[in-house]
Amino acid sequence: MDKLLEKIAVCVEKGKVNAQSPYPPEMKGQDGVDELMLKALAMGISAQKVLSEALIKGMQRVGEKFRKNEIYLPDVLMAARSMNAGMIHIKPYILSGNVEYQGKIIIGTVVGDMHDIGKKIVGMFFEGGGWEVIDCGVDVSENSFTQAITENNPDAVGLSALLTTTMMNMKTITGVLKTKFPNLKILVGGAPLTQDFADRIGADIYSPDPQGALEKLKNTLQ
Ligand code: B12
Repeated sequence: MDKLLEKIAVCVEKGKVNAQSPYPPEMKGQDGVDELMLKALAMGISAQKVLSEALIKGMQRVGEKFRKNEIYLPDVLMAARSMNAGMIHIKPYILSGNVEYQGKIIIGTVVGDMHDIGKKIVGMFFEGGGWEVIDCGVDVSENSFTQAITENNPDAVGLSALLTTTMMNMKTITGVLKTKFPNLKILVGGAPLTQDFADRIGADIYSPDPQGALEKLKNTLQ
């Protein structure tokens, strides 16, 4: 059983979606996450175990390598695709209440900013870490964040900004959200940000990369 879970973790890490997938070339013709997940669940391994000991484990390794610049964006996107292929089999168990999410996070790129790619990757890592992710998209105002938070009652909200101009909008949004939802953890990220800036605007967590944010948030909520 442990061998099968490790095989799934490796498939996530390498971005091996299914047997038909030609990527990565060295795994051509081998089963991917799709087939191995079906096998694991048919063997009676619990969905919770497969999620935490195979899918999340694989994605954690991806996060660590990405942080150390040992792999690059296309590798992360392939890993996320294979993770998604696995999540399709886990979703019914989550919906039936047999698997619990680690928490719920709302993410969005702040008002005035259309950059989507980094924020989507943050979402993928959180999903890979077992979190329910609600993506509000780009150009999100404090009112839209407020509405989404009121409707979904998340544990955390992640703000992204890629422009030196729009990162200033994070200050307003963080201020409003902290007043309205004092217990909500606010994460901020994006290329122009620094820890100093995050401290100055009163955000709870800053990380230059999604994996670091995931770890910091986990520690904060423990
Ligand atoms: C792609 C891109 C675009 C695309 C965006 C497409 C899309 N769907 O996202 C388009 C063409 C639309 C675009 C438009 C513009 N862009 Co642009 N764009 C880029 C570019 C080339 C890449 C950004 C990117 O996707 N990087 C890859 C991702 C993976 O990295 P990332 O976003 O930094 O995210 C990572 C981390 O920062 C972190 N992270 C991100 N968000 C969060 C959130 C949280 C909570 C956490 C924890 C972590 C985190 O995790 C991610 C994964 O590691 C950058 C240059 C660059 N190399 O960064 C310029 C860049 C950001 N753009 C720039 C500019 C100026 C513009 C425009 C104003 C250009 C113009 N004159 O029209 C417009 C602005 C439009 C708007 N209102 O937003 C400048 C910004 C300069 C500045 N300092 O403000 C840059 C730096 C280019 C440059 N060198 O001049 N852009």
